[in-house]
Amino acid sequence: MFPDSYSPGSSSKYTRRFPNEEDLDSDRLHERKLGMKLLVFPHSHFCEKARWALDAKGIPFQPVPILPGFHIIHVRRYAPKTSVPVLLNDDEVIQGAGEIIDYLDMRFPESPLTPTDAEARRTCLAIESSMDERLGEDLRQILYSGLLAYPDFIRFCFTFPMSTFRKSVFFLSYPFLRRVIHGQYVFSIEAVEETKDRFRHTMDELAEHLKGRKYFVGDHFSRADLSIASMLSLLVRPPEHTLPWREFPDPQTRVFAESYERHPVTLWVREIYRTHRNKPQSGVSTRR
Ligand SMILES: N[C@@H](CCC(=O)N[C@@H](CS)C(=O)NCC(=O)O)C(=O)O
Repeated sequence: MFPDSYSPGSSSKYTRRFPNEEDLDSDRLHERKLGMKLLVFPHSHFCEKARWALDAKGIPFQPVPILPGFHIIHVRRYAPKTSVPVLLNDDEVIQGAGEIIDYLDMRFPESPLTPTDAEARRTCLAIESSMDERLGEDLRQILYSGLLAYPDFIRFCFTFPMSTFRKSVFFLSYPFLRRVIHGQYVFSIEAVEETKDRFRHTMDELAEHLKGRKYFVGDHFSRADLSIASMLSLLVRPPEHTLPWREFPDPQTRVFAESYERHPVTLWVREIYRTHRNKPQSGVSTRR
C-alpha cells in the first residue's frame, strides 16, 4: 500500500498513496477536490507544529479534527501508523509533523523553514528531533498525568470544534480512552516525577542556549523555533493558538504550569508566537 517513499533529509520522508477502491467513494472524491487536509487532534502540540508550518508558508488547508479512539480506523485508511498529524494532498499522504515540514519545504521551497546551509540544517534537525521527544513527549506525560481525571477538560481539548453528537460519543467512550491514554503516555506516578525533573533540566538547558539570541539556529526563524514553541504550546497556552484555552482544572497541574510562568523559555515562546504565528512568510493570511 505504501510502495514509494522519499527521504530528502535525515528525518524526512513522504509517502505516495496509490488509488484504491475507497477512492471511488464519492464523498472522498469530493473531499479531495477541496485541497489539502490535515487530520488533527485540535490540542495536540504535534498537530500545532504541522498547522503552523502550513500557515507559515501561506498554504490554504482544511484541518479535520478526528475523534480519539476512532482515529485509528480513520488514520489507517491513509497512513501506516495511527498518529496525527497526517497531511493529505491529492494522492500524497504525509504522516508526522517533521515529515510534513520536509514535504512542504520540498514542494514549496520559497521561504524555507529548513536552513539551506548544510551545517545549520543539521543542527536544526537535531534540535527539532531531540526537543520533540524531550519537550513534546515529556510534557504530554506530565499534563495527562494530572488532567485525565477531568473528563470535561479532556473532552474540550479533543472535541472543541465538533458536533454535539461527536462530543457525546467522546464522553461515552472516555472511561476506555482514559485507560488507553494512561497506559500509552503516563505509565506511573514515579515515572511522571522523574519526567518533571528531566523537563526542568531541558527547559534550563534551552534557556542557557537562548542567552543573547532570538532564534535557536542562526539569525532567522526556522523549524527549530517552530517546533520548540509548538511543543511548549500546551504549557504556555499562547493566545495566537487555534484552541481557546481553558484554565487547568487540576491544582497540581496549575502549580506545575505556574512554576514556568516567568521562565525565560516561556517568555521566548510567547514572543515567538506573537511575532511568527499567523504571519505567513509569503504574506497570505490563512488563519483558521
Ligand atoms: N512523531 C509524530 C508524533 C505524533 C504523535 O505523537 N501524535 C499523537 C497525538 S499528540 C497521536 O496521534 N497519538 C495517537 C496514536 O499514536 O495513535 C509526529 O511528529 O507527528
